[in-house]
Amino acid sequence: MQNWDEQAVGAYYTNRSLPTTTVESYYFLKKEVHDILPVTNPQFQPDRHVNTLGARVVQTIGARTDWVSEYSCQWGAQHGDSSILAWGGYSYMSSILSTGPPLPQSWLWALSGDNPRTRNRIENWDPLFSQWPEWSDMYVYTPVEGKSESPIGRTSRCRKSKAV
Ligand SMILES: [Ca+2]
Repeated sequence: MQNWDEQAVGAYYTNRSLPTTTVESYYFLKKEVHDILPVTNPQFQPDRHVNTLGARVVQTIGARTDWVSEYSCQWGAQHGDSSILAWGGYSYMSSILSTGPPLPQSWLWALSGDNPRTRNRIENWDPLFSQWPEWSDMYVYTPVEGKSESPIGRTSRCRKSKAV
């Protein structure tokens, strides 16, 4: 779905040494270059590089209940003298029933969005290696308003929460 060439390198570390806590941490450097769209296309993305640093924690809080939380931050630069500074994260609790799949009880999910007042800073979250696989790759086309100035797949002030 991307219109540009991508290169990435990263490291992922999982620590399971604690009895009830698993910590996963990661860092990725990704380059997105040579967009095939014309520069005049509103979806055109100049060459950029993005650093992503994050961690995911799974804490067992009961015999069948886990609390899961992940937070990441991004920074980098985009050709044209723009900096990139974004964040994303989620948190939820889940319980495993004696039979059947895990049942989510509540969750909060948020991604940073661009602030139009900071013209030389891009605050949209970059999904790096996927384009909304949780719902569908086609989902990214639904919020396009025709006046979007950022590439498809970028987010803007996403917040979702749910309690069951
Ligand atoms: Ca901005």
